Amino acid sequence: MSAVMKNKPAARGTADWQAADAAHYLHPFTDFKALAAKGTRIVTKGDNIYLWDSEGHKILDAMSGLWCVNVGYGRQELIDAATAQLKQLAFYNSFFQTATPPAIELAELLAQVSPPQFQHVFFSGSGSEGNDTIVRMVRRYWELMGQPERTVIISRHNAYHGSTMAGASLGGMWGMHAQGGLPIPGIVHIEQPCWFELGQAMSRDDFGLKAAGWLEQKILEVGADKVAAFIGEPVQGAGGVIVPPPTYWPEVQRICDQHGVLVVSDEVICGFGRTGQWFGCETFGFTPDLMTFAKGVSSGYVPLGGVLVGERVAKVLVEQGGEFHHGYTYSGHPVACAVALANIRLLQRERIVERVREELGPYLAKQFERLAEHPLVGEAQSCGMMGALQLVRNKASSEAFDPSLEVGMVCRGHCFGNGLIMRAVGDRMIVAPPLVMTIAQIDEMVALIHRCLDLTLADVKQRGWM
Ligand code: PXG
Repeated sequence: MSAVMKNKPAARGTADWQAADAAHYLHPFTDFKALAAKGTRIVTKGDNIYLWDSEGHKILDAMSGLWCVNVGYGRQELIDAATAQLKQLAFYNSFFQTATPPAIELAELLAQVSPPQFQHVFFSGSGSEGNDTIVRMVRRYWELMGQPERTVIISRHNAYHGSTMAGASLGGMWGMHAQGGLPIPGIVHIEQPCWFELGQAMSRDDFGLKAAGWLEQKILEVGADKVAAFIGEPVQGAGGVIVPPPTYWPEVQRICDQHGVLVVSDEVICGFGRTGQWFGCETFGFTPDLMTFAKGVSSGYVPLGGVLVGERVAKVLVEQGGEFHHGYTYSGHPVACAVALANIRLLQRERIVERVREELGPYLAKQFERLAEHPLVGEAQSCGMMGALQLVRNKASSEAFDPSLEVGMVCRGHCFGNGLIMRAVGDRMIVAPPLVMTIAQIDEMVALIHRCLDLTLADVKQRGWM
């Protein structure tokens, strides 16, 4: 291909983009053949909570990009921070006894905004890498503690912790485990605290205690002296916005404390205000030893992740000395850290976390209670600025649709067609909109959701599925 063709001017249109995409671009979590046949949707512009595609359609982005653009698109403060840092020093590493001012300042600020046990941070480029760091770090900790046989990490079915070998192993997604020889050794799973699927015979509070009890059973089965850590998302995001009963996390904490097991909170989605506190563990009342973060730390403007390390672990890692043989080229990338600093300062200045807690979260919850009355909806759950609607065939009995009908995908199709991005996890429809929405924008989103539920209902009836 000639240089001229490679640098084609701006005249490219949708069909052209789609052809080049199909020819060269392998998308994540995608059936390549099916997408090439269908054609990719090309997203070209973002402003506030809206996106535009290459056909000029305006779309309300109720998923914040991918659970990350929490302050909305086009914020000048973040653009300026990136530009200034790119000019000043686009990159330097933190490996050879060096550091850059933005990385140091971000570490300092993260210690301020996180719960008091966190005074140290290890940076990565993503949430998956952060969870790889978690596996390496908790095993290193127990080695230094003189208990090297404590290696097993307990996680949960239907958890999502990323797509690297360790991240996907920690996760509990069967489709991922079925490819590539996962999970890696030393990672075991218990059932998720999903009341709708597993607990409807009992009260939510009783079910929360029962689900935490599965952790204790697993610890005893493996042997407490072999268990290094338990990891969980405060609210399971990619699994379908599964909000655990309030009894769950405090009981998990009690069990881990009793057996000396480290508690890891994967805050990649819940962190930085999504649940109405800075971190999800604060909303659910537990005190983790380690927290993974990514996404909302930089509002997705640039890739950044990492691990906040609580004093129990940090003290041992720091005081015992010896090299931790682990790190990434982009650990503490100065541009990413500069953007994250601007993002966190923006969250502070505009009191966005408080607004989610006091105003937006409660308002969204009220609107979701209304949506729960829809004939297609078996359960509505929300927490801060995330919510889920479980679609059912029979509202009275909570009977599910045959999964092979893919009713969630039918609903998602109506959402796309009506200018709304809402995700389908099986037949669970989920939103995680930007934290900067106005009340009027929540109303706009909920009206769109309502319309798409109506269209799905009509569609499902017409197909004879209900
Ligand atoms: N932990 C959690 C809780 C996540 O939600 C990761 C780790 C991994 O982060 P990175 O930055 O490596 O992707 C995530 C990511 C979905 C979806 O379909 C969710 C995520 C990623 C991709 C798709 O909801 N979450």
